[in-house]
Amino acid sequence: MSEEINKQMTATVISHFGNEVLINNQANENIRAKVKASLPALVCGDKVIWQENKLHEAIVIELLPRHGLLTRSTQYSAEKLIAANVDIAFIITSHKPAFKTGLLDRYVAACELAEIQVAILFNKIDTISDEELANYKSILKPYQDIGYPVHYISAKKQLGIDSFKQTIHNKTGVLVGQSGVGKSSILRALFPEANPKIGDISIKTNKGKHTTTYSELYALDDHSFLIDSPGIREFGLNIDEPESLAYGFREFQAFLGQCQFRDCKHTTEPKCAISQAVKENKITQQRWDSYKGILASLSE
Ligand SMILES: Nc1nc2c(ncn2[C@@H]2O[C@H](COP(=O)(O)OP(=O)(O)OP(=O)(O)O)[C@@H](O)[C@H]2O)c(=O)[nH]1
Ligand SMILES: [Mg+2]
Ligand SMILES: [Zn+2]
Repeated sequence: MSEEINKQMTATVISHFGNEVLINNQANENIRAKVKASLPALVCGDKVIWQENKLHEAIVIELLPRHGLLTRSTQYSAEKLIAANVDIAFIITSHKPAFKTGLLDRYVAACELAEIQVAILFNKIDTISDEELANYKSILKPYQDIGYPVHYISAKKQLGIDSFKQTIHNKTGVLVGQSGVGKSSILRALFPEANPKIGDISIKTNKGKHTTTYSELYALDDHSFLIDSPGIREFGLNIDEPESLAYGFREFQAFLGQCQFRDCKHTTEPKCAISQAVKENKITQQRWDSYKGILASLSE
């Protein structure tokens, strides 16, 4: 047996299919690898250790500790992995498919709970009037007020792309959002050599056609990565304890612990510091409604 065969090397998971993964090794080559059966499910962005077996097949033998694990729950599984080791999530929204505040709040909460930085991108500004743009700016202003950067961009016309490009430097970013909002188009605008598939919007339904079907990681340089993810219709939050949901709403933090009841759910309880903050316009009614909507959906 040659020395090479026992050598253990690190790599990053680019994508996964069934029980095989595509990994990017230290020489920046993409190789298909099998995964040791005892390992948990791997996901795009995972850092792993692999080695060659006697048949010169690549085998992933260890999963290195993760940070920034973005997950969601679906009707089939409580924890569906989206991407690992994510530093920043770009939440993409647009006019078509229609902007959905509730979905945005779910993504934002999932990122907060996973300690992932958030940037909101409103894409396709080339397709709307100045008046419509001003309206979206007023809808998104509350997010800026609580510290989330919002960028108004057009992937197609290359507008505003430079405004957030540098934020991926030395980081791993993920593009998330509904099908058809332009995630893959933004990736291509940032990085023309990456050639992700770009789909159409259905004329009938104004919805995307689920063109990207699995998450894939693209190396922008040796230390900067961007993950394109498939669009989803509904984003179920993966939360064990409903009490932790309030921590997904960053502007609630200053008021938590000040309610009359220690187990206050911040919905209809008297002397609730959150509902008081809403009355005093320190928290928006819309964000509180989102919180209550998500909380109700957790017990369904
Ligand atoms: N006018 C305009 N169209 C855009 C822009 N960005 C994307 N599109 C169009 O929107 C459609 C969907 O784009 P994709 O990049 O495939 O969207 P996606 O979010 O990756 O969709 P899924 O992979 O299905 O989740 C395509 O027809 C794009 O050409 C933009 O800035 N302006
Ligand atoms: Mg796509
Ligand atoms: Zn309360």
